[in-house]
Amino acid sequence: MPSAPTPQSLPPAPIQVTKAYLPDKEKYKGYIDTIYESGWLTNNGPLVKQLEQRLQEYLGVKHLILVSNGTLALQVAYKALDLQGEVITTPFSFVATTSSLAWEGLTPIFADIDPNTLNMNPANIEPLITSRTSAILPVHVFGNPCEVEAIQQIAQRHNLKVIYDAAHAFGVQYKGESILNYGDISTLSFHATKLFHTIEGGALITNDDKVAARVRKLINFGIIGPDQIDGVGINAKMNEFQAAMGLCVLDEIQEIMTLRKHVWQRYRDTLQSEVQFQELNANGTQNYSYFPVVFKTEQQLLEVQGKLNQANIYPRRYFYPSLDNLDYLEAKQTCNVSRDIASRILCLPIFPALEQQQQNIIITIICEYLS
Ligand code: T4K
Repeated sequence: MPSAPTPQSLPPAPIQVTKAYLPDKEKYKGYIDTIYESGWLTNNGPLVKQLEQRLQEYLGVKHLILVSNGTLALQVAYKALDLQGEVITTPFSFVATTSSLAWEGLTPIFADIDPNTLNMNPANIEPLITSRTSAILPVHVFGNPCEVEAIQQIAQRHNLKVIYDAAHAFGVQYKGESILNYGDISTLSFHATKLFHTIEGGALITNDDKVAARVRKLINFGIIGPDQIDGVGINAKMNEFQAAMGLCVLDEIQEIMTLRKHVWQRYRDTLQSEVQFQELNANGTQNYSYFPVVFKTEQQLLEVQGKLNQANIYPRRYFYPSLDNLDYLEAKQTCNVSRDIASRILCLPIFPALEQQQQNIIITIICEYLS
């Protein structure tokens, strides 16, 4: 067990829950030079096309359409599938999962989560289905694959669409293929805080050629030709500077994953008797994007958080509050499991540049407090 931290051993800069990965600067500059030479900055430029192609191959998916962020990816997905009325979703997620529905005039209906996997519990879905339900919107929380077969069966029985908010699930495999291949559409976030990023960015993934074509039209104002507009669209395009960042980060993704895996494994090895871990889907792989720990009580969490903050370390309460608490939602719902987990869960710092000595301080503070 590492020794207790001394004031001298404290890191000079704050340690946040994550730190955006910056790839090789010269390589990025090289891409920027090509943008300056061509004068082509956005609107489905060559770097966006190149990144789409490379991501489709890397992830093993049929259609991947880049957009300007992960929230717009969700909004476009709702439009592409003509969602109406109510959408059954999870209360345990980043607020964008719910706010994007509300923004699009859809009503989120919350199916409570499984307290171990932290994903939507499929057993809670069917009782919530009404004549107004058009879709199910689960999240692969922290990259942990949902029970996709059970969800698909329910959707088929009731003729519902399925959209997976896969913001955390970049590179995750399920039963030997990309988890992004499940559902009618999966969406990704490529925000700066993500494992793979394009500064801001996101993507929609689908196996359906027609849906892909519709998405491409929707993200470019509904324009289908120089003088042709086919229905309402929006501007959700990724630009060339974002794509350049993505191309650079993608070159280094294996190294990023390896460094994250070391941090992830050290937390697993040292904290297992102290806190509860997320139960991982046995058929899934890990991408090491987050390290959530669940404390016995909220009081315990707050005290550990306080001790870490005193040492200039800032884990985050992802995800708090449980989204069924949002006061702008009309339908009042209470999801007790999600509320309980949200009150006790803390995401510890995990990023490639986190040094072992810094991580030792985090582990020591937690273990000393809990023992
Ligand atoms: N669905 C799900 C399930 C999601 O988790 C998200 C986003 C979305 C949908 C929507 O996708 P986007 O529209 O965002 O593409 C962060 C991210 O902004 C957000 O993308 C992410 N989920 C969420 C889980 O985390 P905040 O409010 O916690 O970010 P912030 O600014 O506090 O940053 C956290 C830490 O990251 C900082 O303490 C330091 C580090 N950081 C941050 C930025 C912005 C950097 O090192 N560099 C940076 O540039 O939401």
